[in-house]
Amino acid sequence: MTSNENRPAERRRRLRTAAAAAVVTALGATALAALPGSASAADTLSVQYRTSATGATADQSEPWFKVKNTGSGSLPLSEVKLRYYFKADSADSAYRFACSWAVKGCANITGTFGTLAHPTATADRYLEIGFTSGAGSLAPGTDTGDLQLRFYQANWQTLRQSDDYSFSSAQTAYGDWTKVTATRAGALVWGTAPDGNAPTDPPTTPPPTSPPPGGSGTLFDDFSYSSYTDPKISANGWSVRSNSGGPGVPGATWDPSKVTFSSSAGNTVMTLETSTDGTGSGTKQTEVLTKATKFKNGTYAARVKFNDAPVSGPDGDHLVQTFFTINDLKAPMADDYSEYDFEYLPNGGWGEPSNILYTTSWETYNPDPWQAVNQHTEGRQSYNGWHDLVLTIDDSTIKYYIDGQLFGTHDAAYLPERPMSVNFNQWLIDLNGQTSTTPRAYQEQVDYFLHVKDQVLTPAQVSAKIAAYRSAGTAFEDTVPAS
Ligand SMILES: [Ca+2]
Ligand SMILES: [Ca+2]
Ligand SMILES: [Ca+2]
Repeated sequence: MTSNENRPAERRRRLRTAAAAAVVTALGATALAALPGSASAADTLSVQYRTSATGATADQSEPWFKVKNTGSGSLPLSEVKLRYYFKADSADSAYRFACSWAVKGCANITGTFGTLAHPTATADRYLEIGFTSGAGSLAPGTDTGDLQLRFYQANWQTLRQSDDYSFSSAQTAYGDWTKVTATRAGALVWGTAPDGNAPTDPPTTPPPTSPPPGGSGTLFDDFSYSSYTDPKISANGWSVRSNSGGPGVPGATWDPSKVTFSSSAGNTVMTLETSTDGTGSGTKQTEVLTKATKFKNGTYAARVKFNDAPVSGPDGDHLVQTFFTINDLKAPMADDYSEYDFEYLPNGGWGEPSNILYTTSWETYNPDPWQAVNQHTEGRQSYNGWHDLVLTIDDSTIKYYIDGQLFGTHDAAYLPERPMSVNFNQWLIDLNGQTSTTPRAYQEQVDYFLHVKDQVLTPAQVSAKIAAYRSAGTAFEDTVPAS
């Protein structure tokens, strides 16, 4: 799992030489019912289901779908998400998604897994199916045609599907199926979720089932700000970057005005928008970071929305969407350097042809000649959409979780020696992914950030803590002592 990485001082280009680590995939761990448990399909879409694997147990589950536009207007498939609910074979089971064949093209179909906030006897996980913009739109009365999908245990053990909420061994031909849900632009428009688990966007957080643990200092921020000039941002310890410098393409600048805030149902989300016209000077990147470097051991969590497609203009740039902690390299190969990254490349880059998510723990590096000492775990798939990202650091290990599932565990050799800052940024590795000079813009969004000093929380404890802050009406708190 360890790799040597190629990172020039100002551009974090990497050549990964080691084998990929196995990875667990997941999505939207903490959805909770805020909407009615069922919805009428009258005006939008319907979902048909069949399965080609009807056994009570199977090597893989094979839910096949068609989505039909039952409304009167065009239905952009990128707005549609399906959820297929199932009961995991064990609490630790990890699953992988695959698309066998699809009329709309498997490259345009995404599949991620999530954990239900309110497990029932027949469902504690879900497979969420989404569509990229390449899947196009459905005209009224038309459907997607076959989506021949499957999922299986990461360890290829037999899975039991007879106890799965959305499964039916009798459904061997396509027919309307309301035990899967569909949302359009985040609103439930089809089907009935298992009790108390209706999908929302962004996912809501379940109420605490037990008192969340304390800690010797906590920073919580729900990013309830009005604009990048809101004085509360600085007062709460954040800096919206405007100074020049790496990472990113030479000549790019960091534009604070492209950090914006928007509210939905009382919850504010921060948006980082990065744009380019295919030139260095026409590239505007975005970054938000803590002014303090006071974060070391403990739990870090953020809900982040990665986006595979631009909000405008042509797609394809080598974009990096991040959540990370870092301190300064005092000298080449100084071992008191520390950095822990979630880095999503929606269009590939660093030699990768398509979307990939890295988590990387750094001991140190030498800028020139390039030499890196780090360990990473990667997931080669789409992570389009909201994700609960959790990083924990104690005195022996570093763990990364995505949507409640363990994604990577890194060794004590990569533990931090000194405190760090917390950062979100979105930048371009290079301009080779899309050579057009047509302007385009990409967005990464952040719902909240949480740090609990010196305490390792489970993802469920993180969710409980977020819910406790929200039910108390607390949008910000920082009791982490200065280091
Ligand atoms: Ca099952
Ligand atoms: Ca928020
Ligand atoms: Ca180090």
